[in-house]
Amino acid sequence: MDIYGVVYSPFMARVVLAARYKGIKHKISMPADGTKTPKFLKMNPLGKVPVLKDGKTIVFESGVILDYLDAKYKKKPIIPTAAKAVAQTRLLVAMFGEYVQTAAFGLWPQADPTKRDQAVVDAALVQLNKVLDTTEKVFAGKPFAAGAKFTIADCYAVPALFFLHFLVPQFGVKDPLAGRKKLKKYWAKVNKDKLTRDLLAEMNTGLQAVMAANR
Ligand SMILES: N[C@@H](CCC(=O)N[C@@H](CS)C(=O)NCC(=O)O)C(=O)O
Repeated sequence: MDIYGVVYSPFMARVVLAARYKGIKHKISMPADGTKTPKFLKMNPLGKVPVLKDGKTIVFESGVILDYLDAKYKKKPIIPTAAKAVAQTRLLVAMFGEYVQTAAFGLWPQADPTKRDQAVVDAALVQLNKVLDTTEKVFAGKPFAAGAKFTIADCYAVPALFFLHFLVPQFGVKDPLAGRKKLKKYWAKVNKDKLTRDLLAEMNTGLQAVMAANR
């Protein structure tokens, strides 16, 4: 199958992590001539990546792609079925996907110190600390995000934590997870385990290359 996108995109990284964990063979590429060509818009009218092409089936939106992959490839499931486990897993998906990642990205427009609005930065950091405190409370980390097994929650947690660590230190906060024991332990673990360590290294290389090209 083909997955269109770039690995350093947090949305793409979710999908790539799931595909690699499940051992699904895939090829990654950016669509020729970008995401706004008539040919690409025919696949995804939103003009966004990731997009999955599995034979004649086209799937877009990272969350939908994850559902598709887990439904089609039954080996090593990442979406639990028991009610309590579903709730715990989906809560962490929401915490990382909607709250942590969104709050961290709120800092992105302030990255250039010469154009920085400190009041906006301060407000964004307050919001980020709030959502991190809440995430720490509901985080399992035993040893995976939602408990004993790797799940879809890890596919959301790893890219969100990558961008947290990429962005926040630029604003004078050395350790964005300081004081949050479970999240800190998890971050150390995903930086050590081969599957996630390799993905994080690829995200970092890709992002650094794009930043260098835009300088
Ligand atoms: N909700 C989408 C978000 C995807 C998204 O925003 N992708 C970005 C790359 S990180 C993109 O394609 N941006 C191009 C654009 O919006 O024109 C998902 O989860 O897949």
